Amino acid sequence: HGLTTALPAALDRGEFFIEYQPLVHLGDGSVRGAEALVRWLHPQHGVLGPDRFIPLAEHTGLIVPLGRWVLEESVRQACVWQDRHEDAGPLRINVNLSPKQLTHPGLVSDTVDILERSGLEPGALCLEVTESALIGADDDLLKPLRRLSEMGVDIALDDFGTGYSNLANLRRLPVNVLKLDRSFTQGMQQFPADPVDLKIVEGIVSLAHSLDLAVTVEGVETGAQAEQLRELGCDTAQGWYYARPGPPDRLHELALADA
Ligand code: G
Ligand code: G
Ligand code: MN
Ligand code: NA
Repeated sequence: HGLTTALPAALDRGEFFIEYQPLVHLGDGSVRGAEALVRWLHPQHGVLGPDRFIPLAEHTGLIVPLGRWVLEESVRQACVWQDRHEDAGPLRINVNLSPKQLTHPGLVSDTVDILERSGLEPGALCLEVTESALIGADDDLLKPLRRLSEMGVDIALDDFGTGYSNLANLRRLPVNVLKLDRSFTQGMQQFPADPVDLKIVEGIVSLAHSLDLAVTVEGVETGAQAEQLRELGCDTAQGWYYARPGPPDRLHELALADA
């Protein structure tokens, strides 16, 4: 595969870049941070989304140095926001971790290193792990996440609701945020919203809060959805209604605009 063999050189040449999509507090509409989403500016094919190359990088193992670069770069960016944005409270940064990064022995030390060198407080970082990556996870897999969590790093369960995890299983996972998959939000697109979808979201929010987990919803595309999700008790939202993923300065502007 051409893209696969081009990946290592692409990393060396600096062809990857990161877009940021705001995370918005549903209670007051303020921007609280952003999720980092990596892209590849390929010299022939133009901008490629993560769906095109993350699975290849995962397969070859290049995801480890690529993921380390994403973490380092987005933590650096978060520090820039913090410096330029003192009045509005600290902006947080969410970074995705792939399954191979989770099993890489350097995960904790690399993360500690990046945080220490940047000066970002651990509480401003949230690592997103998909539900499917943690299904059937044994203690060896959970240990590094637990260590990061004890340091104050937030751990989010991404794409929640698409896997088949036992809800009771949530208790033993070192996560403190649930990211409710876009498919739930999509069920609320029509008006009136699908009552079954509403019940499911209501149930998940109540379970999550009883386990001290915050709930972030993905894929919010309309103001009506945002309002409904706020009423259902969701804490944070992300989606095109607020902003598409964009360059770092755009996040800064959005955060300042509502400060
Ligand atoms: O918004 P978008 O098309 O960029 O994201 C598609 C998927 O790619 C999302 O599910 C997201 O979790 C994943 N993704 C984006 N950036 C990264 C990254 O840096 N690392 C990993 N492992 N996944 C990412
Ligand atoms: O981490 P993850 O799977 O969740 O990545 C987010 C993906 O969802 C990205 O591909 C991003 O472009 C996409 N996305 C973000 N907001 C919206 C939205 O409001 N609607 C839709 N349809 N997709 C979105
Ligand atoms: Mn994510
Ligand atoms: Na997701």
